[in-house]
Amino acid sequence: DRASISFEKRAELATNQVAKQLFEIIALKKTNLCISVDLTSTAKILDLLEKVGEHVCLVKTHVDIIEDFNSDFVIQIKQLSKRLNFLILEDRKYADIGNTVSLQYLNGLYKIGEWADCVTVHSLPGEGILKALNGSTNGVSRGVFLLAEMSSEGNLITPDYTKATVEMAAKYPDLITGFVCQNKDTFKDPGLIQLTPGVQLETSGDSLGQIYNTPEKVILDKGADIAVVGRGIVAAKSPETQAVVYKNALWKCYQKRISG
Ligand code: 5BU
Repeated sequence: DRASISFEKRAELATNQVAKQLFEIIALKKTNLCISVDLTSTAKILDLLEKVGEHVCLVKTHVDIIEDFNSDFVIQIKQLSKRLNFLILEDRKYADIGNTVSLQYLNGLYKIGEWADCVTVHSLPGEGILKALNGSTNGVSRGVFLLAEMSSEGNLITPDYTKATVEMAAKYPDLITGFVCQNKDTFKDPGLIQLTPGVQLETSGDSLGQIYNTPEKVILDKGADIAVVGRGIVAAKSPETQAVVYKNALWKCYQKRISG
């Protein structure tokens, strides 16, 4: 099963170029931690990434919460991503018809397709949404994480929806980087990445429906390849120290997992 295969080996099995790069970065930096930088100013985001960037493989953004988004921010976060060797995932959760999503991806204030290595997408509208995001912008490979499950309490995703989402993804091997999901049985392909949010050490949830699990639980029981941590690091007294705590905990679990 995919969980027992090393990240080095899985880089060779990936068909999407972003998935391949991400597996390689994880193996090289020995970190399967994704930081969710849910901050509302560009200065705060860049300052945080300067401190934690070396400890993560992936940086997840929500650019529509930034008060002072501008093109210089894009230049700077791209420079950080090169220097500290991480990829960028814009957690846009596209969910419209293909034509609209294509416009949302390439236009507007954010021009996400120009800078994000990969984006999150809902399967809800059907596969036109995947046709709209055709895997490259300006000759650079791009990727999609499809939402197969969510971490929040009472979400309306059913097992049938999850299964149909995984089947939809199988038709787009060049485009799909992996799934945002919560369970190891959700998909089998070892060339795809399981990204799992809802990870924290201190608490089991928030007041708005988020459900948290520990690094041990998500890597060893739930099959996560990359764990997404937001407030567990961002709201800590020392985000850098806490990033190292999560990185080490997650990596130890991965090593245990592949040693069988
Ligand atoms: P937190 O601070 O660790 O709770 O942040 C979690 C992040 O992951 C946040 O940006 C959410 O938008 C995102 N997320 C999630 O929490 N659960 C999901 O199922 C999906 C995304 Br999809």
